[in-house]
Amino acid sequence: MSVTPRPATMLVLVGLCGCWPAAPGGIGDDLDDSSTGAQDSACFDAVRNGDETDIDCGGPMCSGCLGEGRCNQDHDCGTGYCASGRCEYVASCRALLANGGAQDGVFWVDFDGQGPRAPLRVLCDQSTDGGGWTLAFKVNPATRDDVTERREALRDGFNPNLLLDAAMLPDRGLASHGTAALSDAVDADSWARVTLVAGADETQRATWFKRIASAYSLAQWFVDDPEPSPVCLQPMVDDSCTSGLITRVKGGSGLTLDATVLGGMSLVDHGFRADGELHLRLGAADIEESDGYPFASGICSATKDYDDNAWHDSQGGDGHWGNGILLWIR
Ligand SMILES: [Ca+2]
Ligand SMILES: [Ca+2]
Ligand SMILES: [Ca+2]
Repeated sequence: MSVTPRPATMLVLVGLCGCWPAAPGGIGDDLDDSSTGAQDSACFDAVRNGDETDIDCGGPMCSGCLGEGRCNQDHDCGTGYCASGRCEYVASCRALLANGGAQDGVFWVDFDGQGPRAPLRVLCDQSTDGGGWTLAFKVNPATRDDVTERREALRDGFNPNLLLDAAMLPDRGLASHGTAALSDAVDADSWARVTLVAGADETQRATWFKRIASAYSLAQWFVDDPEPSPVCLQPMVDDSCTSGLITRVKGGSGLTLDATVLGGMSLVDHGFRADGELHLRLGAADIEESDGYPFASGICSATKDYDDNAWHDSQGGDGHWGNGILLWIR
């Protein structure tokens, strides 16, 4: 990735998206997990048989064993980590990578170790941008504004079962593991990776990296973050970085709307023409629109139809709305 220096920018908030198509009908918050694939019946007979390394787990046929299950190799473990013949939980995808887990996929991790929080199933990206990334939050692309979503979804958790793959699911709204579950994985070396996915072309993507100032700061993202942190074009502080907050902005110079701004993230950084930074308007009763629906969460690119809609987000017909994001942390 080429990196060109750019000046530190103030929050520039012009051309905020204001067009939000309405559609009737509601969408549920939860989707049943149906990821269980077909397995041999021997994987369910309460006996250790075949190539199983422990009862009904491990080996090539059955699901991975969990903590303390017997294993011969990492692949025998749903935790992705086999140590001295027993599966062990590690604390994050980053920790799994550090322990030799180089495969992308869904693993059980225990962010607080022996602490009281139960292990979580998370999606690990171990193969791009240095690996070690845990999918933490997703804004699905939006075409409608009747999907009720709380601003505090990142903090509190919402539809975490939608984070077991990186697919964009139009109008399925937000998904988050909740920062309470993730906070033990945050330390002074932690970064977030934010990938914008074009609302009308899932293959068109742009990525920024943001330092996580603290676990508290992360919990306040999208609502009321008080701690600016570097926003960069690669996961290191260099000349590409500016500084920004992912936080709610009400009123202010040139801004009549209530929006959550992804500070420091403009598609100008990726060569597109845009009027401002990425932002969204999370649904809440106090910013309900005149059509009676709160806003949906699709991200505004601020690109409008500039350059023949080179950034392909025309779902709302206005050339700048409905994009998704994938937010990973490590
Ligand atoms: Ca069995
Ligand atoms: Ca625990
Ligand atoms: Ca556009």
